[in-house]
This record gives sequence, C-alpha cells and structure tokens, in this order.
Amino acid sequence: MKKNKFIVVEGLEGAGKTNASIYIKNILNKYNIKNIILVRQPGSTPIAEEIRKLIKNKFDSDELIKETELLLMYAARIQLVEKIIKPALKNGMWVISDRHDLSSIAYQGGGLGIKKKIISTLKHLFLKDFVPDLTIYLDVSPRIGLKRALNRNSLDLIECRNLDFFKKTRKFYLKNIALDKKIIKINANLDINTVNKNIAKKILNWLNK
Ligand code: Z5A
Repeated sequence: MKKNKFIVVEGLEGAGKTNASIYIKNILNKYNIKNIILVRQPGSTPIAEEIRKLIKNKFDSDELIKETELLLMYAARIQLVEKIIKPALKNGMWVISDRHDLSSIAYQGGGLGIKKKIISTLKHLFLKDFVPDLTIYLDVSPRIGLKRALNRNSLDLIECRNLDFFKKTRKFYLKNIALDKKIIKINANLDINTVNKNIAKKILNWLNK
C-alpha cells in the first residue's frame, strides 16, 4: 500500500475536475484508503475562501490587475498549503486538490501573459520543493469546457474572459505537462463514463507501481 499522497486535479473550467476529484476519492476508498480530504484552490480555509470571493467578484468601480490576481491566487494557495495540506499530509491523510500552482502557470502565465520568471519566483519563494505526488490534467477544448460551465450557472469574472484567453491557457497547460512525468493527461472531451474509466485505469496503475 502506498504512503499517503498529495494528488492534484487540473484543467480548464468544465473539464470535470469536481467530478474527477470525487471519483478519485471513491477509487481510493475501494482500495481501503479512507483518510482523504478534498480541497479546492483558491479556497478551502476561511481566509482563502474570502480571497476566492474577491477574485471571482466583478467590481463596478475597480478592476483586478493581473499581478494582483496572481498574488491573490498565491496568497490563497499558501494559506491552504500551510494551514491544511501540509498538516494533513503530516498526519497521514491523503489530499486531493482541485487545482494547484499549475493553474497559476496556465491562467496567469499563459492566459494573462505574466512572465514565467515572476511566477517561478513566487513558486520557489513560497512552495519551495513542495510538489504534488501526482497530477491528473483533464484536457478539454475551451469551447466544450465553457459550454459545460455555462450550462451549469452564470459565468464569474475569469470565466467571462474570451475564448482566446482560454486557448492560451490550454496551450500553457499542454506545454508544461509535457515537462513533468508526474502529470497524467486525460482526454476530457469524451463522455463522462469514458473519462471516469480512463481516470480509474491511470490511478490503479499508479497505485500498483
Ligand atoms: N484560477 C486561476 O486563474 N489561477 C489559479 O492559480 C487558480 C485558479 C488556483 C476557480 O474557479 C477559478 O480560478 C478558475 C481558474 C482560476 N476560473 N476560471 N475560469 P472555479 O473553481 O469556480 O472554476 P473551475 O475550477 O474551473 O471549476 P468548474 O467550472 O466547476 O469546472 P470543473 O470542476 O472542471 O467541472 P465540473 O464542475 O466537474 O463539471 C462542470 C459541468 O460539466 C458539470 O455540469 C458536469 O456534470 C459536466 N461535465 C463534467 N465532465 C463532463 C463530461 N466528460 N461530459 C459531459 N459533461 C461533463
């Protein structure tokens, strides 16, 4: 049996991260791994949830500049990592996080065009060598993902950005996952049962390694 791990689920909106996080938890449960917590970024601590509201809000008289957005993402992340994720891992819990720092690389780096050096400086300053044991990247086309998100509810500040923003974000996801062997790519354009089956295969493979 594997020691407890930190698993991250990544992808564009509507990729199915919420579904996948719960599905992975259920697979682990079947393997008698019961001590699991699910978290989301930004969020999952009272302070990080307040930061999340701030990021998603549309303000009539002010606009979030891209650097502020990046710093808020990191503020929420560090709050969650230090207050919840690291202590949970130390106590033998498994942690599944809906998004982590790869989201900042893709959205703020790819989508908003913030320089790689700035984002990696934040990563090295605050996360240091703290990295996920496994990342499941759900690859969805921006058009399909946004359509799914729109079917579900009204769009927030980030979701309102144009298709080009999401194309650039996806491009950065793809570029970065190619550099990391701990990231598994799943085609999330397929129907949900096929996506789940493919996730199960990959997770079981990984658990048995
Ligand atoms: N953000 C950032 O910019 N930088 C960062 O560093 C971080 C985040 C950490 C978080 O908002 C926003 O913050 C996000 C990125 C940014 N913004 N945007 N845009 P969020 O948590 O509200 O948004 P999200 O993470 O993208 O969640 P989401 O919209 O809920 O997407 P999801 O979790 O991947 O999808 P889902 O809820 O599982 O599924 C969405 C719907 O599609 C639902 O009705 C499902 O039943 C359906 N679905 C899922 N999979 C399928 C398949 N395979 N077929 C058909 N239908 C499906």
